[in-house]
Amino acid sequence: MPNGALIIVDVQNDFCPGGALAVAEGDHVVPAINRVAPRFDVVVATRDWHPADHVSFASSHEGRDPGETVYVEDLEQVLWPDHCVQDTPGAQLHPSLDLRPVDLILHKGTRKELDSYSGFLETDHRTTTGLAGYLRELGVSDVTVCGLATDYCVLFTALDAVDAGFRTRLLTDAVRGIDSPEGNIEAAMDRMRKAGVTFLESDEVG
Ligand code: VGL
Ligand code: ZN
Repeated sequence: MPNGALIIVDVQNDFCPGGALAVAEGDHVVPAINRVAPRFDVVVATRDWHPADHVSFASSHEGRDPGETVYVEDLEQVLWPDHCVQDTPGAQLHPSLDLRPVDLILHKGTRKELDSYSGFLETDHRTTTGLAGYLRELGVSDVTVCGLATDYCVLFTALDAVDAGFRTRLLTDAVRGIDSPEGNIEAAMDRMRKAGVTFLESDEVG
C-alpha cells in the first residue's frame, strides 16, 4: 500500500464561500484533492452531519452567540452558526469534488448532544466513528489528511490518526482554516507537527 488512505475532511458547501460557516478559499482545496485522490488505495470523505438542534449551534443555547464557549456536562463547546444540517444543501459535499475515487462517506457529529471535530472520535474522546477499525481492516497503515477546516476538523482528525497508530501526513496545499481566534491556523500546524504529523504538498504525492 504505497499511499494508504486519503481522508478528505468536510469539503462541504457550508464551509465554502457562500456557506453558513464559510472558510476563506475553502473551495480552493478541491482541484488538488481531485488530482491526488486516485493515487490512494482507500479514500474516505467525512461530512459534518448535524441534527437541526445540535449542541454546537449557538441557536440551541438561549442568549448565546456564535464564537462563545459554553460547558455542556463538563465538555467545552465552541458555539457556531447553524451549519451542515443533515441532508440540507449546505451539508452536501462541494459539487466539484470528484466522488469517483471515494470509497466511504462518513458522517460525524450526528448526535444532538455531542459534537465531533475529528473523523475518528467525537469530542467526548470516547465515542468512536469506527473509522480506525475500517482502515485497519483494509490493511491501511498510512493516512493523509486534507480538507476543511485546518484549525478544527482537520487538526483533530490528524491528531487522532496519530493516536490511533497511523503514520500521518497533512496535504498542506489542500487545507484551509477558519483562523478564529487569529493565529489559530499556525497553532494548529504547530500542534500537528509536534504530534508527529509530516507535511507534504499535493505534487509530492507519489
Ligand atoms: C468544523 C466547526 C464546526 C470543521 C465543523 O469542519 O472544521 N468546524 N464544525
Ligand atoms: Zn460542525
